[in-house]
Order: sequence, then C-alpha cells, then structure tokens
Amino acid sequence: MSERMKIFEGDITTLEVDAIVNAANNSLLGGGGVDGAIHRAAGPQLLAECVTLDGCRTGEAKISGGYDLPSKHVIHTVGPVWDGGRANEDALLADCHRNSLMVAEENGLKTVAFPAISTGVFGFPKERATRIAVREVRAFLDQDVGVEQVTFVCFSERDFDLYQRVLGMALD
Ligand code: AR6
Repeated sequence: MSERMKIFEGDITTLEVDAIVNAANNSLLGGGGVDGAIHRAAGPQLLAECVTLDGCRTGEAKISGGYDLPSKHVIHTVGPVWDGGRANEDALLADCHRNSLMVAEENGLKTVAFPAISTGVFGFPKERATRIAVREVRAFLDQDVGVEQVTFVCFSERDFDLYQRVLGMALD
C-alpha cells in the first residue's frame, strides 16, 4: 500500500501524471491558490473547456484536458468552505476525494495527484483535512481499482511532515 500512496513536496503543476486534481470553486472559472497556478500552467484552453463544464457542486468532480500541463488531465473538485465544522464539511471533503477518484477510474486513469483541498483560502484545519484525505484515498485503493498510484502534493515542508505523520499512522 505504501507504494500506492506517495507524498511529494512542491508544485502540483510540474507533475507528469494522468491527472492532477484542482481545488476549484463552484464556477470552475479559475481563482487563486492552486487553481490559479493550474490555469496559468495549462494555458487559456483550459479556461475555454471549463466554460463548457457548467460549474461543479461542492464535493463533486469534473474532468478536463491538461493542455500545456505535463499531466494529461485535470480533475476539478470543489472543497467545502470551513465554517467551524457545522456545515457538513468533513463529509463534503471526503466526497471530493472519493468523487475525484471515481472520475479517474471512469476515465481509465492510473496515476492521480491531489493538493490539500480546502486547506488554503477555504480554511479547513490542516490535520483534520489530511486525516480525511488519507482515509478516503486508502479506502478507495483498497477496493483493488484501476487507479494505481495517488500522490499527495504538499506545498510546504510543514505540510509534508504532517502527511508523513498521518500516512505513517494510517499504515500501522
Ligand atoms: N501546488 C500544490 N499545492 C498548492 C499550490 C501548487 N502550485 N498552490 C497552492 N497550493 P487553495 P482551497 C496549496 O487556497 O483552500 C481558489 O481561489 C495550498 O498551500 O488553493 O480549496 C479557488 O478558485 C493549500 O495547502 O484551495 C477557490 O475559490 C492547498 O493548495 C479557493 O481558492 C489548497 O489551497 C479554493 O480554496
């Protein structure tokens, strides 16, 4: 299992995988954070395709091409905005991971990379989000699916250490 879940510290737009997941917003028309970085690196054709996708509900996921990115596809998901834990945030964040992986599976993709969805602008507590992300990815991979490898992309050393700790516990 440890070979099927990896941690990478750095910029998700540099990864050569079948799909990188975007932490988008309901419009799917771009934004700041990792969403902005993905649109910049993919080029204007990504936005042109996103316009045709008709938005995305929180917790759901939609796929597009990767255009100028080294990854073949982008799977856009919309994480919950943290509201103190009173607004079903945990379940919605779990849905983001599960639905992104289901979209990958439906499209025959084998390698997928996730950023730490909702933990930037949307304010989800990092450790809580990391535990949910790892639990959902692990449960999905345990079903013996076509997706072979999932990379958790950490944008700081601190996030990398957190993922290492949570993954270590998950694998005990
Ligand atoms: N590669 C990997 N991770 C990154 C990168 C990158 N290039 N850039 C940032 N991160 P955020 P959210 C990390 O705010 O909280 C946008 O405006 C970052 O350090 O990008 O889901 C959307 O349009 C953090 O750990 O996403 C939405 O409106 C993580 O990515 C809103 O922000 C997520 O931070 C979504 O907010």
